[in-house]
Amino acid sequence: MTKKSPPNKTAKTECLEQFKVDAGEQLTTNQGVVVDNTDNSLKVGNRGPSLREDFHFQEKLSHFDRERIPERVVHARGAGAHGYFQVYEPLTEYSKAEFLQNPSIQTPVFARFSTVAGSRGSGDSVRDVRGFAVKFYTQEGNYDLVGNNIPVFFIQDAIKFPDIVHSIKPEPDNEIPQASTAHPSFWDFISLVPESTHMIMWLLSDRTLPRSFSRMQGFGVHTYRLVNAEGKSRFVKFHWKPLLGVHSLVFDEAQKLAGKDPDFQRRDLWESIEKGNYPEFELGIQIIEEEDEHKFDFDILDSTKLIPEELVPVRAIGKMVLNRNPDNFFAETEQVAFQPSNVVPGIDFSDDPLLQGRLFSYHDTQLHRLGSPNFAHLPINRPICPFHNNQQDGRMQMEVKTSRVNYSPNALGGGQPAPSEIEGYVHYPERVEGHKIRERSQSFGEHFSQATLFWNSLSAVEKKHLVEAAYFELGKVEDQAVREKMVDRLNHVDQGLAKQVAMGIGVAAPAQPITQNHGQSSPALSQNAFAVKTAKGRKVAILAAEGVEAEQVTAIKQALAEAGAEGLIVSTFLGTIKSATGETLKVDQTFLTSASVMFDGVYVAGGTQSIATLKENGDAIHFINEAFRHCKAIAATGEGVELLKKSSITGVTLSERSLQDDQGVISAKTPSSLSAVADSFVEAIAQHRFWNRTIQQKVPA
Ligand code: HDE
Repeated sequence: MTKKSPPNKTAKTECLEQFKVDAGEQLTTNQGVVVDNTDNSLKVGNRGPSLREDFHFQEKLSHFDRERIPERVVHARGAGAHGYFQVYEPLTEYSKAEFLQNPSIQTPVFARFSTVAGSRGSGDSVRDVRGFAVKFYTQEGNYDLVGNNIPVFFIQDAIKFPDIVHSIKPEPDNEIPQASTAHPSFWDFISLVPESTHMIMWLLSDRTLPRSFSRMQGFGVHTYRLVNAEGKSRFVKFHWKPLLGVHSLVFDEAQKLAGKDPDFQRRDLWESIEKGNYPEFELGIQIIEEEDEHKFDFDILDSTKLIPEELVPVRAIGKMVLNRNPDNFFAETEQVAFQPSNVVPGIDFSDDPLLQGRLFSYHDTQLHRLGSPNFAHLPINRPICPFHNNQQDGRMQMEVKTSRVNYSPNALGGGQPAPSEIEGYVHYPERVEGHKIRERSQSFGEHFSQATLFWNSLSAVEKKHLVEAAYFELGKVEDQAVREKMVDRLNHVDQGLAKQVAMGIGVAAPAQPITQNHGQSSPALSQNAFAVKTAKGRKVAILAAEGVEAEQVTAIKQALAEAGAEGLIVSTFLGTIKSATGETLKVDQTFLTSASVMFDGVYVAGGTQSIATLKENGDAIHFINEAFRHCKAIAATGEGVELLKKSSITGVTLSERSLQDDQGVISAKTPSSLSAVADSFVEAIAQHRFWNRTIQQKVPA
């Protein structure tokens, strides 16, 4: 057996390398004894009873019996990636954190994105908040920014966390429903907790249906502190902005995806990185001077509030690039232990009671999940800088300490490990005084103004989606009183909203507003503010059968590839198809293995025989109807236009002659230039969706 080299603590990647198993090594037991047969247990004769002395069998089975650790109570389902963070300019004025000083340094990171409510095996695309957790392996220790893709939270005090989570999770008697807030106990709780109002507006919005992890914002949520070398502290809010823009699925699509491809977002993250389309996010900060702490009409320690960007602009300070997939899901993504309490000098906490509770809960959770106080020794959790202390024992200690002392102070060990002579982490010496009380500050008492601000800031289509989401969510609540209470709650936000929702859920519309809508908005709260128009990373289905015009397929594929997107041929059977001119084309997916919901757009190439076949295929027609209904870009050339005519799509003009682009449906029966069609299609893909397809609801899908 080769002995592994001692841990190299200078670089995270090297640290991980030493734990990798070489696939070419011969099979042994965990004790290193060579195994030459792992398919048959040890028996008396080949039909006889098994023998207890079969140590290989025992080790293999007992290891298997323990292969699962408790899944996270929340955020159980997630996917992670390695990468780096690089600051744009020294942030010396605000923070002494070393990783924020030098723009030439790439700090290794591991990011984990997750859903909240579902179990480890649930679908990726469900309506849910997404976790956005990043571990920075800095030279001064690990810093964890454990955030969400929504800038506010349900509750104000961490002591309510078990209650909100119990209400979101499947109901305790029958464990229904999985990964969904659309059930009575959740809305019962929400209807009784007014502070959740702002968050549920975000929950019902398109934010909870991200197209991919690389197309959603991230937020630190709480107010933190940045502290500079002179000890000056300022309050800060953290923001992550995806460079691909913020884009969402539509609800029907998200629901279907949960069955067609439950790994949709996990797969997208993995494939994007494998293809070199690295997800990139800018880190931004909002800085609030200490003396401005009380200048807002809300409390900056209240996590149900955000600081509108119009009041305090977000300054981009650096970029995170995710460029390496994990080598092993369990060792890395499952065992990564995030803790908001992991900070480095220059970053500190505020007194937000939600954050304060998290500073306890995550460490406690890791002790339970990972089962040992030595969880920081795991490769994914190890700092890249050395760490020494007297906490030596406990399960799974990975190092063999050789000193005879494990206490401080000591003389026998030369006083080592000794408290540092240069300054270590110094908690910001905030002055505090008060009585011990179980109370909430009055400054936390207003719950509706920012919910109204959010509603006012949405585009018409975002509002429509939100109302439909409320129909669905509250439509699953059979208790009339809960539905009435929720309409009453929404009437605190906006009477128009309350009336619309009331209509869909069998509740009388409120006659009067409870609070007059203040009429203010914050454009940055709409997804439109971050809707970057790029086709990069998008996937397109090319519908084709035998006899397709290869030239058209090639032109579209090439244009997509040049834009960083991908065109995949979808046909009836896997294998290859022959084009009208005799070329062999590889089929990537079939109508059975794929669906329009797995793509950002659909293209139908011409070819008399191909279109005759597809016209007889209900799945091909459904593909187009569904893509149309979900407002996706659709293109057809040559006889392909005939397939669009055979479908139920309506309200758009299909061209008989030259190039026609009507609401993202591009058709060219006799294309004068294939490249012009391809360019229009790529541009349409980059739009993400065509929300102005007002009558798409009439199309069956
Ligand atoms: Fe968490 N949260 N949380 N949370 N949270 C966990 O930690 C908790 C909160 C967030 O990818 C748990 O390892 C409390 C806000 C993310 O591994 C647990 C409170 C925000 C992740 C826990 C909150 C988050 C978690 C479950 C109320 C956004 C996944 C397993 C004060 C700022 C991290 C675990 C990953 C996970 C506790 C509220 C984000 C139980 C007590 C607010 C992204 O410790």
